[in-house]
Amino acid sequence: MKTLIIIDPQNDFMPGGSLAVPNGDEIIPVINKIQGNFDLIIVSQDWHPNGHASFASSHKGKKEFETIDLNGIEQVMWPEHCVQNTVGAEFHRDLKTSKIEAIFRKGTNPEIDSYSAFYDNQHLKSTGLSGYLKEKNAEDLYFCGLAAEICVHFTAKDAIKEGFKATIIEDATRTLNVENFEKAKVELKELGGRIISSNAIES
Ligand code: VGL
Ligand code: ZN
Repeated sequence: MKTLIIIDPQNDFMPGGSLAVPNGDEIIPVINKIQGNFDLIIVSQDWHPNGHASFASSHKGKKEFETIDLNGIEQVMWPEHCVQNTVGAEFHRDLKTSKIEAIFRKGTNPEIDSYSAFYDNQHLKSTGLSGYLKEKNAEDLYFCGLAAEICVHFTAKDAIKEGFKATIIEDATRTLNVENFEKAKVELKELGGRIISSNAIES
């Protein structure tokens, strides 16, 4: 049984959005096309309250994309993005959603960021995704969405930690920082993860 996990396919990460990933919208037709190859499809949604601690605007004198120490861990100061109940937090309008069985929201704690769809960045609180997948007997997980070296990468790494098989579908993701994605791919492969192209998915 194969499970597709679509990470944060939201307007703010698309061209024109507040934290746009270059060519991020190009993944939507690819994701729509591969959905038929999966038994279970779920999606994560970055879902921040106003004034979230990951926003540069929440810290006096901090500029976008600089890093700060936030409760002991490095935190990038992001532009405001994916604020709850805004258009930027909505899924891309062309994403097919009829086969998506569940939405897991993350980044809802005002004080802690959450790149992984499994746990927040402090590993304090689970979203429940791991238990959900285990109850569904999902073992073989495939990841796509945005951004490749951030939320897709951290989710795939946590999946491996949780005992799942993790495969990233490279042409169904796009990167903010190409160099960091190259490093992330090496790290994921060392952990036992796979990187494939969508045309290699068997149904
Ligand atoms: C993401 C930065 C901040 C992502 C979310 O979905 O990759 N990146 N919040
Ligand atoms: Zn975010």
